[in-house]
Amino acid sequence: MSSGSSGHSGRTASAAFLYSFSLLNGVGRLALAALVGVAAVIVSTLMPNDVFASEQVKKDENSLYILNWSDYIDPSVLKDFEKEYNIKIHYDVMYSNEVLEAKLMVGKSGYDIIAPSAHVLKRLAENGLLLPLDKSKLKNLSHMDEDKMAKAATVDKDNTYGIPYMELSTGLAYNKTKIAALFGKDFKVDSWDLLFKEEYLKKLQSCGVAALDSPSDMLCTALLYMGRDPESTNKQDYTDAAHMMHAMGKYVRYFHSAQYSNDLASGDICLAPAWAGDAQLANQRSLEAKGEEIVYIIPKEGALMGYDMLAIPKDAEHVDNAHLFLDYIMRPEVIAKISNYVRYANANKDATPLVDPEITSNPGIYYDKETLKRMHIVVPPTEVERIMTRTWNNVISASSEK
Ligand code: SPD
Repeated sequence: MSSGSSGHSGRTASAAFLYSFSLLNGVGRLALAALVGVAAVIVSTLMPNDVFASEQVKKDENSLYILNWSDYIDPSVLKDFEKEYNIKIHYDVMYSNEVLEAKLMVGKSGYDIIAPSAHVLKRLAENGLLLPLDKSKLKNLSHMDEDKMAKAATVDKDNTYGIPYMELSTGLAYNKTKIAALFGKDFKVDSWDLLFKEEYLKKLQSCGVAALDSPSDMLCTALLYMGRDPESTNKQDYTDAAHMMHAMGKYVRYFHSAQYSNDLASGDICLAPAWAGDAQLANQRSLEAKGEEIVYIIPKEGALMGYDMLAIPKDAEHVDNAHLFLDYIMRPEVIAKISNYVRYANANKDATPLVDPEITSNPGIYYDKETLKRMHIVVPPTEVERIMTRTWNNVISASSEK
């Protein structure tokens, strides 16, 4: 298995783009996205596919190019797949849906498997960028949980383009020891107040607060906190949410969607909005390293939930291999192994008995009925997504200037 980059120039550029993008501020992001668009046109004009010698094509036949979120697979699963099918996996990681979408829009991403969140899969499919799955090659679909498939089908009619990979929520993670030291041992953390109220943020600044670099997660959570509709189509709601984000940005150390998990584990930060599994991983690592608990909660005001999907881009070059991989991932023992490693819930009903009970009994991961009442699946229409992206780029620019 190769990771992070690949022998194909387009894909190497992709990996570099994915990494650099996460380090840029709002203006830089727009400029880079535009540049990549122009570069893609030039490269595809100068280097038509047939410049690759047929020998080279043959050599690449037994390959599979995957783009997935960071910390989102058990590496042994990739190795086992390679061994069983004699297919070489080239694996890149990404940190945001926005970057994935930009890559797919430009075209020739070079990937055979991608992992968009459900609402992004919907847009990619609407824009003709995904391949309908060949279900005759996916015998293990029978193991999937019907309810979760039905939820995914609300954005992907008849589950045409994707299979749900992991189910996740966007809650609040904090270091129990450090929060007790700051606010007293009887202080109850059950609200987003800690992340959005200045009086708390001022205190928390000393032990460190981070936030996700994800417009929909952050802005829709802010709407929930403000008691507004997290699926609002009213521009003013996003202006108000952005106002709150700007205030929060003054106290936040950074906006990044992966770094926070390591930093919670090492004690470099003490609070962050977090995706369920990443918070659990931070907890596991923090307990091992320092004996300090990282607690993950679904605040009383509610939280977002959703699915990350696996899908095949329309222009994928290894379509058969991609189907083999999807079917492999739906084997209950394989997806259970991944859940046990990444600590996210999966959508495979026959895998549940194989998942560590410590994970299945955690209501922040496998939601109980009570918790589910406070969870919201958000599917922003394209117009709203545009407003959110613009708003978010301003928040990031302002915060990087502080
Ligand atoms: N470490 C895995 C993180 C997966 C995050 N998925 C993004 C969800 C966006 N709402």
